[in-house]
Amino acid sequence: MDRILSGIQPTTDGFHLGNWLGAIRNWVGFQEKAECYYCIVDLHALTVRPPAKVLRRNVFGMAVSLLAVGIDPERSALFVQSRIPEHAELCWILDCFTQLGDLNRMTQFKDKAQQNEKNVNAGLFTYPVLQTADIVLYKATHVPVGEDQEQHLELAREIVRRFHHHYGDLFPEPKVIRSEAPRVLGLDGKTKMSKSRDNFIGVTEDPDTILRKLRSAVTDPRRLRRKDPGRPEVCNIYSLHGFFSGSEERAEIAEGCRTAGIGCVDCKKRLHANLTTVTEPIRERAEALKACPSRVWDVLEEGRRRASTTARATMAEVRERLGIGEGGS
Ligand code: AQP
Repeated sequence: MDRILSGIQPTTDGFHLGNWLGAIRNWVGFQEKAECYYCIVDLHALTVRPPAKVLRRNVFGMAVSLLAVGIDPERSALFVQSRIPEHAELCWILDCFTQLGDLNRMTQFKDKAQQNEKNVNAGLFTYPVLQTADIVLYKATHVPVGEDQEQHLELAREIVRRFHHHYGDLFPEPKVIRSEAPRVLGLDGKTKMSKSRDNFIGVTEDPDTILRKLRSAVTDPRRLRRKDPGRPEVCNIYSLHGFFSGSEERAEIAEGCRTAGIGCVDCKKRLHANLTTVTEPIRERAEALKACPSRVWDVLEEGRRRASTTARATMAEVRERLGIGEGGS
């Protein structure tokens, strides 16, 4: 049976359409056919140094959102990364199998360093090593991620190969599972939808907030007036229709956009109607879960217990290979 590991940073108290379409929708589907470990990666989120209260709130909110979209704690281990100390221990070990030159090539590091010039810390630089530790600790065979993480997965495979070269085979080389939406654009229509860029629509946001955000979203920049013909193929709102509207409606909208029969405001209103038809039941489930916080913390504790059993077994093997920790005389 395949083993899946994937994670999400609790950098906000829920995830956005990009996270959902790019990764989490696949997480839900894999529960049917694989052994799944889903991790709220709060150690990764420390790279932006959030206040303690905010981080705890976000961990809780992320768990709520994951349960609300269909992560089933009966089938998957849903847990918080920092509750399993082996992640940090294995990260240090894998640091010793990672070349600086490889880390220097990582485009996400370059982007994030540029985004936040005042806080270019070592954690941000070695982020892909911790990510590799997250994956191999559970001997995951497959990792469903968006396009932005594919380079990190290539590096993870390289780190695994280097470990194997020196100490013998131990881990599967993790394979990427690409989604049908590998790179969802943000409301600016240009950059990746991202929590830290604040260009997102949250999956559990209320309909009024979503409408307000859609109103400000960039469409075809050449379509300045209502009667200007538009180009659906360059419009991010039209691409979002691809996930939430039926094929007949999409064809009608594309035609209406090209002939200026449908304006951007109407196009956004129709997206809003179709999008909130999907997100409202999720938001309602999230609200119900928020009303029973102890249930959510219990799920995370049970996930920790299950994940810990696997993590401890892997670390015992790793220590044995390296000649560290308890063991032989
Ligand atoms: N815009 C996106 N399109 C498709 N997939 C995406 N993912 C993120 N943004 C998009 C995928 O979502 C999963 C969880 O992401 P993450 O929270 O671990 O970190 P990230 O990739 O850095 O996501 P953000 O929103 O950009 O977070 P911040 O701004 O906090 O760093 C991953 O599988 C990712 O590929």
